Amino acid sequence: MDTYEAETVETKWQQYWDENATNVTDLSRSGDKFYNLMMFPYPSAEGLHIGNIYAFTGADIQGRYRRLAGHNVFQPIGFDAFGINAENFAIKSGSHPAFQIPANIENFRRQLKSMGIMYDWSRAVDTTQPDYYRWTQWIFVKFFEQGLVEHREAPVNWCPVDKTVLSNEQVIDGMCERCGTQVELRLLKQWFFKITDFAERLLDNVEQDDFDWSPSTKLIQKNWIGRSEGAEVTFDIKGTERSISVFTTRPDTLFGVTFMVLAPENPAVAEITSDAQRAAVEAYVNETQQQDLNSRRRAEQGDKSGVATGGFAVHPITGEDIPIYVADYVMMDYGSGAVMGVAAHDTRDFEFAQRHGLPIVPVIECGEDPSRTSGDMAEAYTDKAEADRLINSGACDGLSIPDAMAAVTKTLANKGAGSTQTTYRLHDWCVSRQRYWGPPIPIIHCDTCGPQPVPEADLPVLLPELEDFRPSDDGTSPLSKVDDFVNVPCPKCGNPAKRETDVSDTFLDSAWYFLRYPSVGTDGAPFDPQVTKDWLPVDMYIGGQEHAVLHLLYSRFVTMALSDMGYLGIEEPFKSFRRHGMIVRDGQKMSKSKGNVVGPDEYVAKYGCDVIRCYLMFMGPFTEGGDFRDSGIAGIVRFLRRLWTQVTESGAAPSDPDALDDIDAREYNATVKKVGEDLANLQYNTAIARLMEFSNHVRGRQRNYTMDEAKAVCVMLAPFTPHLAEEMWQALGQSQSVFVEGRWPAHDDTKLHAETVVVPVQVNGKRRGELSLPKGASQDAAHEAAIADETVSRALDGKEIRRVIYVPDRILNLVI
Ligand code: ANZ
Ligand code: ZN
Repeated sequence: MDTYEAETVETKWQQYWDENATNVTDLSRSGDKFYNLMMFPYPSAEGLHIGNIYAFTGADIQGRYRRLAGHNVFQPIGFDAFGINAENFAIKSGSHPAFQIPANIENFRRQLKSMGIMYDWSRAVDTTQPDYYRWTQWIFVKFFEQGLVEHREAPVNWCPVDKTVLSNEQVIDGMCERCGTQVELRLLKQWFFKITDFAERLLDNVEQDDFDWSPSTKLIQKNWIGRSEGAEVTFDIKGTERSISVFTTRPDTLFGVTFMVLAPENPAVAEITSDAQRAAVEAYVNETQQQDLNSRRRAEQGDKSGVATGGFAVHPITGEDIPIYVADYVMMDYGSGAVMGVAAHDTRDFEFAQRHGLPIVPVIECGEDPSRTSGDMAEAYTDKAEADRLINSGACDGLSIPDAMAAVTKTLANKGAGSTQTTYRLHDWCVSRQRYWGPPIPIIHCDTCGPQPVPEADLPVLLPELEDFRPSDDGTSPLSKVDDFVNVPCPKCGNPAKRETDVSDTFLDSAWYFLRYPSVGTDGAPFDPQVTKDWLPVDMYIGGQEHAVLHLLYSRFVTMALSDMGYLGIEEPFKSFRRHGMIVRDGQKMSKSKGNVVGPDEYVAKYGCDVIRCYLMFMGPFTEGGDFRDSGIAGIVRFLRRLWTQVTESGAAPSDPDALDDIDAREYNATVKKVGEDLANLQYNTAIARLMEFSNHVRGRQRNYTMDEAKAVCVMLAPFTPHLAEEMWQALGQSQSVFVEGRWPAHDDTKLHAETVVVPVQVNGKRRGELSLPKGASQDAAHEAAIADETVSRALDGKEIRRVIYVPDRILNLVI
């Protein structure tokens, strides 16, 4: 029994699990449920890479651990198979996503199975299947009915090569994330989900103490939602009936306003612009339209270009004329797309004023440091400004900043020219794509009735099979070419109408898949009410930090909105979220271009997946990541081999538990405690290290494991190396799977601090053995134990002991 054939053993147990439905969860038992979720993959043609494997293995270890600890664990998997990646790949390789994707999924399935992950395959989802996207469309319809969907023209990032709209996150340094082409700004009619209606709740929930997510992920979400408290100030426009509102976090600086700036897209620009300035303004606006939205964002730091409109605003308190500019450092999609320029106290305004020769009027005198008069004020305010006082501010002179904020806001409110306001950075979610490979948006446009949702009974709107699925140059969707898809009667009035031809964003598919898993097979609804009530929220969600905002935020939003509609009993979908780390290879980032991407297949073939799983988890803390080095694998191979021998030998001839001492007891109990705690905290590397130490300890004592120890080692190892653990478990004479029969061992806290110490024994100054002695044992007790010890007594050779030198707990020297 000493050779261990990984390939044979792993295949054997994978078959066993399949045949015995070991990993199929009984969802009717939910009292001790643990819904263990991992971010489902996009099934690429390349197959899984080691980064996926790393994430899935770490999540699997969590699931397997919870199961052994007594939970009924549900661990599903699926495929996020719609979207532009699949489509682009098909375009490039001359195939069709409808053929390509099922093949990719098959390959992923094979690879995931070869990694021995405990998936409940009976509940896999594939977002491209009509029985899934029927409900994605249902969600669109429900949101539409609730007024959470809007169809409106919006500036969007447009990639002229991929011919699609890109989110800001998909634009890197002004270039398309996928193809590297310079992105443009376009105005298109798009479908938006009004996630901004939920900004406040989405943020408030994150701030709750019991929101158990990785701190870094929480912070990213908070910043993304971006709450800002301030005021809205309304300025009348000279010589017109209209007015323009600005959002400011510093109403106290109102008397320092010397100009106003509008975003180039602000619809008021055209109206305000004087005839003399019209040509210059139009040229400037056109120029800024060439940039993508991110570059626009960077204009905040940039050169502060801009043009005067020739129009003037009226200061709401002093009545002075204020010139109005248009400049790209002001964003249309934040606040109201207009700012009041306070050159003396806002860095951006300061730079703009300098460049365009505008007056700089300080309105705050800095108490501690009078030189602090310009741009740095905004940041400096919070911590240093206690002593700061207003100047040049009429009735507000002498007030502190907080008092001035209150006073100005009140004065404005009395005049009907302002009020306190909270603004969020979060934008509405653009869910429409002018592409093919996605769920058709379930809307029918009728000239008489306007956009109508497809009746629920008519869902799904099937994605038509389309030979030429490529996007077209003018931004119209591929589906618009399919006449019998497009032309349908209006569901309300029956007159000829036209289907929407955009498809929805892949992020909508993934914003609710965790709701579907427990209800896979439910036909009449997206999720069965009882099962959903029993199984949600997800107990542990593990995924990459790259999804910290989009996916995780959209999922929270969709859950919250569905919950408001009464479909779910929960507002937040994920009780705990942990981000996993990233792995690099030989110290370098893995990338296709470097050719250093590791695929699992060759490694599994060479070492078996248990070794790879264990190695990946041993590289470093799971939440931090690590460096994958081929040379590092050998150490794990040695450890597992030794453990196999140790456990199987122990199975044949276990040590007698009565022969163990306090130190053995301490080592065992400390191991059980540490490994359990580490697993619960995703500290997998230190858990493995502890198992290694325990193995070394037992070897050092030149004994085998006791039967209880051997079984406990099996169970503790099982999350990491499930096949090896199964095989050991069987070798120990057990008849069922360790995941069915095995129970997480208990530990005894009272044994954690061994009352014994190991004291070396010297005879005439030469080390001859060691004794386990009660801590602080007396010299007599030590002396007696030494004589009783076989090795020591052999060294004494029956001679008389002339002198005893004893340092308690440290050393015993016998002089003969
Ligand atoms: C006057 C002022 C004086 C401002 C001052 C700041 C400091 P946060 O904190 O990020 O919310 N602002 C408002 N809308 C804008 C837009 N659409 N594009 C660019 N900038 C905009 O920033 C709020 C501040 O950013 C607002 O307060 C406004 O400038 C500017 F000493 O108003 B402030
Ligand atoms: Zn109609």
